[in-house]
Amino acid sequence: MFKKAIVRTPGKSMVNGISTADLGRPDHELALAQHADYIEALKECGLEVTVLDADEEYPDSTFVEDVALLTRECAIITNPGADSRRGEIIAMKNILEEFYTNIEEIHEPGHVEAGDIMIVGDHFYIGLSERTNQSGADQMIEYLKKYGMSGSTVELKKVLHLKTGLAYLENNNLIASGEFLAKEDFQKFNILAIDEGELAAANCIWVNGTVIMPKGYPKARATIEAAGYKIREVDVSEYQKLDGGLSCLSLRF
Ligand code: CIR
Repeated sequence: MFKKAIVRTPGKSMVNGISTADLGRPDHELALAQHADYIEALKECGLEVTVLDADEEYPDSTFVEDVALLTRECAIITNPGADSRRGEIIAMKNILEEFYTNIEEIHEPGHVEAGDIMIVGDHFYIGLSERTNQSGADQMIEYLKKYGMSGSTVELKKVLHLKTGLAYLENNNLIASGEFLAKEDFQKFNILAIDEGELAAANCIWVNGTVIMPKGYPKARATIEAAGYKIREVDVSEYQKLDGGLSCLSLRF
């Protein structure tokens, strides 16, 4: 069960965030409204939400998930693969000192963005992507071992982060799409397959029994509901324009 979440309000500079999506520029006002609804959804799931002020210096800093991995024993500050995002870790480290006594850091030449890390109990699947490299993953696995947990790597080629295409919903249920459907690593799970026409629906989050999912994906919604979950939809259209989704917008712990 999660008790807390950290989010960061998107700044006006979000319009300059990194994007490959070709969906147009995000509308900041609409993004703020969607962010408020996201916070509301987290609260409805029982979380105490810490809302950080917008940081205009970093256009992608609303995607807080990428700059830290939070575990039951420690926080691990990542070293983002995207140059423009690397400075986001300084503020995040200060904030996490309020919540964690054990804080570790990924160092050069290692890069990790925690959108590439999917947690299944005490095991952490780490995607090797354009943002997360082998050195970063090796350092991450060493830290996890130090605190009695484990990690393994998964190669990915078609999506930005591992959790762009995967979401673990607890109880052995795994949402999977595209390149992940046939991966050997995931065949032990009960796979809830996301249709090619609704790929963005794979980026959803399990929060204390509810699945918070992006608005507008009826097939995926039916699949998740049929697996027994309560659903809360949130419109994240303005974040999808920056290749982001629901999971990236919070740190849950
Ligand atoms: C980026 O490219 O870094 C941001 N525009 C989007 C980050 C999305 N984060 C995630 O999927 N974990």
